[in-house]
Amino acid sequence: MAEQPEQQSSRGPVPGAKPVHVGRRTVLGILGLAAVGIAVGAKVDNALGSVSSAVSNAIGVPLPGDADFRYYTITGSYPVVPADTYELTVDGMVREPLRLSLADLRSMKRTKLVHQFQCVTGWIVPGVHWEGVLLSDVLERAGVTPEATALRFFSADGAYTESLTLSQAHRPDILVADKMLGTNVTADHGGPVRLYVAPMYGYKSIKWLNRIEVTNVVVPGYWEDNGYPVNAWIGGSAPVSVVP
Ligand SMILES: Nc1nc2c(c(=O)[nH]1)N[C@H]1C(S)=C(S)[C@@H](COP(=O)(O)O)O[C@H]1N2
Ligand SMILES: [Mo]
Repeated sequence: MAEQPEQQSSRGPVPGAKPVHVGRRTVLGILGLAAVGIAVGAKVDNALGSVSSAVSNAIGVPLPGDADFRYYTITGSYPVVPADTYELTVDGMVREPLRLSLADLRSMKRTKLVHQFQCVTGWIVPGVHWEGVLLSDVLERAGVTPEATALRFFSADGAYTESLTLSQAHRPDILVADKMLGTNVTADHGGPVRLYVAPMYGYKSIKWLNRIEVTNVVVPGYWEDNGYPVNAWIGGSAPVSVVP
């Protein structure tokens, strides 16, 4: 069922290297380290504001309940998408275009996975709990037409896009996720709904997902336009656990 892995490029910029915001606890953690005299070269912009991503990545301050995630956004802001008006549009080469609310997604067959989250920059969060609807179940509901070969994903941030081939999209380890880390996907993590593509680098897991276009062309996404492979295959990682 696996797509053919490709060699990972080491060229290109760093996905997620744009300014990031980290949680208050991280900032306090960093300040705490600084206070006990650990030289980290931290550039703390202001006490409750942002810290440069390089610094937060380098320190790797663990966040209780949030593991070692970094919060990424290419736009410099974190859209707050209200859960009660959320809609996921599924359109393009489908028999029945869909507009799914969060309640709709929660009434569909639910799938739970436990698997790592890995950014191509090197940070890995092991054993993350994910829950949502299989991408393939969403596609089945919309009824993909025979000419379709690919998907394009859009974000409520208005800037980030991603893609998958249709054959990748049928894998049993790709979720339209509304829960992660045991709770609703937070706004910082791309809630109320984000994609989770277990076997690929984190840049495939688009945040603030609001539209899936079924199409017949793979359009490279933001980081792929900036030098990273469209096939973001990680390879060699432990198998995905499906929670009954
Ligand atoms: N809309 C959007 N989705 C995105 C990104 C982004 O900047 N904007 N960054 C990607 C990258 S490079 C990674 S590693 C993960 C990070 O997810 P997190 O912010 O929940 O840790 O989101 C991915 N999805
Ligand atoms: Mo990333």
